[in-house]
Amino acid sequence: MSEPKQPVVRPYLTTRSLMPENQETPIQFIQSDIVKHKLFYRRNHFSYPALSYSNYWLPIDGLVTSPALLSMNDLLRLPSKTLKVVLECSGDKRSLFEPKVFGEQWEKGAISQGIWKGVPLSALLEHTGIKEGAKEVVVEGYDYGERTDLDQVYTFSRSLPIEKALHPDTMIAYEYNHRPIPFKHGYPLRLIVPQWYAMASVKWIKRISIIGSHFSGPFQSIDYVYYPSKENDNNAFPVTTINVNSTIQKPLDMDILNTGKHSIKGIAWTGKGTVTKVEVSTDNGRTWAKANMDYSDDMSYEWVSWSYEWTILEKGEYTVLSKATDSTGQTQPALPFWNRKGYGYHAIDQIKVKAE
Ligand SMILES: Nc1nc2c(c(=O)[nH]1)N[C@H]1C(S)=C(S)[C@@H](COP(=O)(O)O)O[C@H]1N2
Ligand SMILES: [Mo]
Repeated sequence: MSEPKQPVVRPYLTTRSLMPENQETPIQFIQSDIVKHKLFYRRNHFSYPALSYSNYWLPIDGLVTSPALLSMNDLLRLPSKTLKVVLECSGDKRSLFEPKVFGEQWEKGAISQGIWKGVPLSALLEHTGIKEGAKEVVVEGYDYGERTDLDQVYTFSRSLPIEKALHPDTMIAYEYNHRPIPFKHGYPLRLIVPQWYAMASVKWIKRISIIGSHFSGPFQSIDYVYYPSKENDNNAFPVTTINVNSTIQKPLDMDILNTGKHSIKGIAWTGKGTVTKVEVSTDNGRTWAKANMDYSDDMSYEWVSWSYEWTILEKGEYTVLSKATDSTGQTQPALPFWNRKGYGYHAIDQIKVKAE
């Protein structure tokens, strides 16, 4: 007699809000280093744009020698680049700040990665030429809506300093995991800015403009700014590079385990250099041991999976920590850098388990 067929059980996104759509990747249940688009977190400021793809043109204007209006075919004909990139929302882990901060209460799943293919932005700008005095490259999205704080309608637009825009790996992507980019993630064209928090990776590109001044759109001058003080805007500075970070995927927080052998597993990533070390503590930070890391051929912009074999000898409660260090010497701090809008959380990761 054959066994009754088991239904397939799959993880889902975790919903934070529906209008606009904000959903988390079930990061604890991601085993691959490539996240399928259905499980890729979704972070939107507005409702989805209404685009007509049949007639898509990309204008590049401003301080360029020859403004361009490119078709999808023009782009597809240019030399391409394929990169595995981690995208992390700067609000990832915001819910862990204490005191708590307002905003989407992301837990640990505002992060995903996969394979992006596109044309380096530098190749496009070489084609148009850059005029003297160029300072920043503004990328505007098709989505728009009213900002309640400003009583005005804005598109989602951000700029990059010219050096970052010309970095060979900053690209105008048209494929995710070898398919056209899924609509919710920016079809047909999306900016991909490796090493920066993902607000920089503008979806549904409408226009690229080179400017000779500092762009001051609200998604850059009001949001995505670290405000260290609760009371005022003193010492504010922009959110850019991803901080070194790690997340424990297994066991789950507040799991009940047996004594004996267990694998502690997780991921670690950084926006500067590469992750060189992950340490695990099973005694709330009194002692640390090195985790094993799975390196692949090119670790430049991806997370590294790590594991640590743990033998629980005694029943009781345990606080398990993970701490990553990167090649620039940055390491996860014991306490987060609190800031009013809750960006860039990267304190040592922590779960609790009980053995009985
Ligand atoms: N056009 C546009 N681009 C955008 C956003 C947006 O709301 N509109 N959100 C940004 C933010 S804050 C993040 S974290 C990522 C989320 O990308 P995803 O929805 O593909 O995960 O896109 C960025 N690019
Ligand atoms: Mo974000």
